Order: sequence, then structure tokens, then C-alpha cells
Amino acid sequence: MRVKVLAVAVTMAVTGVLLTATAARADTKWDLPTGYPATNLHTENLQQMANDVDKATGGKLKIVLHPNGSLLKANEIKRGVQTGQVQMGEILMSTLANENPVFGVDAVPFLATSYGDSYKLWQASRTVTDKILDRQGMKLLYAVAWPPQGIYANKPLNSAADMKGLKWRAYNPATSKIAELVSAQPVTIQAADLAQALATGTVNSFMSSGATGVDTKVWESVKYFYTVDAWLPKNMLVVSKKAFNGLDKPTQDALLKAVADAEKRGWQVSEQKTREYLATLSKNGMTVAPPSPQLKSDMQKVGEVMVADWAKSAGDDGKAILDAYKK
Ligand code: PCA
Repeated sequence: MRVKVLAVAVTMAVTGVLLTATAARADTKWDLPTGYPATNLHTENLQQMANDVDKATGGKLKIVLHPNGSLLKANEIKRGVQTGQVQMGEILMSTLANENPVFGVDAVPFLATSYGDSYKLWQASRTVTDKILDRQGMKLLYAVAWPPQGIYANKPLNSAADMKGLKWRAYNPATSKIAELVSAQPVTIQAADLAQALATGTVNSFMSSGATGVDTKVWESVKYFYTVDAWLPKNMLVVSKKAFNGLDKPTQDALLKAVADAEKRGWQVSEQKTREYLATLSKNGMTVAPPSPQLKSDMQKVGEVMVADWAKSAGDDGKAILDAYKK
């Protein structure tokens, strides 16, 4: 009898130890889908953030990146976070401009064309952006700008008239609208599918950064890049509030620290690499040039139409953003 009691006690003790050990090992694993390749500046920055979180939490929170649309396509990521399919996601903010014009403020042509101005515009729009996401069950963690947007084409462009009839790859409502204004034919294509679309001739022109030109080895299909510097769109990192609230406080703090570092680093790296990307395009035989005065003034006219449209559609939120930005 006594032996049996002892045996039960030992069993319970062992089970207790095992349970404790299991609890300590119950690491949280999160999926983080992105739409851009592993070597892209935003993806590398996210990977470093994930490494920092791993280290700071002693492996308690593991964030697993899924680049290049491999888990969810770029345009599916937001829904994936909202529905709880994934815990975090990286989203090109201006792709959501039809849902709320506030998301499109960073793709209004010539509103903010330098890193300094773009950062200022981000400060002016951050709070309201976070509020919109909060209502949708998400928390905004950071946003980092892409390098300035220029025009890629398979032929020289000297004016907007030369853009008429181009097969134009669009990545957000603003780039579709530009096609409309210059009488090009817009086709929405995600970055992950861009190289293929260029190779097959589905498109022969688009606006983007030097970064995406390098990512897609664009020189294999198009030979001209005009550094219009029309805007600097941003990628944002969001987390599901439910997932975030499920973390203990030290883990939340570690995550918030890592994302704050990543935001700062991302803006610096993006700016530093801008020139390198353009040099890579030139080295691979592309003509990289500022737009002709005619092309520039034509694009500025396009921009004027779009600023007015944006201000009208964005209402009071839009006015508050522009007032804060211009202060
Ligand atoms: N690259 C992304 C968005 C902006 C950019 O520079 C793309 O072309 O899809």
C-alpha cells in the first residue's frame, strides 16, 4: 500500500516536471507572409526584425517569413491577417487606397518626393492609419518607404504622348489612374509576377523603384528608366490584435522594440540603397536618366489632377493629414 502511494506521488511529480518543461518549451510560432523576394530590402529588414525578436525572447516568439507571395499573394495578405490565417503581414499600403484614401496618401504624385518629406508625410498620417487598422482588428507596427518611383519602358519616352498605348503594369489604384490619364493600358500585376509578365510581353512599361527593377532583373526586358521621383510608397507591417494580445507583456515589449528598430533601420537602408539600385540598372545596360522637361511637366500635370482627386475623396482625414504635413 505504502509503495503504491509512493509510486503515485512519484508519477505525479514526474508528470508535473514534464508539464512545466512542456509549458516552458511551448514557443509561439507566427507566420509572416510578404509579397517581395527574400533579397528585397524590406524582406531583409523583416528577417532581421524576426531574428531580433527570437534573440530578445530567448526563442519564445518565432516569426517565420514567407517571402515573394509564397504563402499568400501580396493582395491576399491583409485578409489573411484579418481572418487569423496568419498572425502578421506586410502590405503595400497604397494598394488599399480604394478601401480608404488615407492608405493612398503616399502614392499621390509629387506630394512627397524625398525621403525627408515622405517621412514627414508618414508622421502626419500615422495616427489615422493606425486607427483605421485598429477598427479592422489589426495593429500597425511600422512602415518603411520604397525608393522613389520612376518610369520603366521598352522605348525612349520624351513626353506623356509617348506613353499612349503602352501596356502598363499597375500595382495600386494610383498607377492605374496614371495609365488612364496618359492613355496607356493598365494591367494589375503583383511584383512577384512582374518578371514573367515582362518576359511574355503582357506589359512593357510600369512605374516602380530601382529596387524592384533590380529584384526582377528588369534589364532583360526593358531598357529605359526615367527617374521621375514621383512618390515613395510604403510597405507596412501589421499584426492581428488577437495574436498580439495573446502574448505576455515581456514578449510584446520585445516585439515592439524590434519593430521600432526595424522601422528606423528600414528608412535608412532604403535611402542608402537608392543609388546602388540605379547603378545596377546602368551596369546592366539600361539607360537611366532624368525625365525630359516635357515628360516631367506632363507628369506634373497628371499629379495635379490626382492631388485634387485625392483631397476630395479623403475628406476631413485627408485635410488633417495635409495640414499636419505642410506645417
Ligand atoms: N516596388 C513595388 C511597389 C513600389 C516599388 O518600388 C512594386 O513595384 O510592386
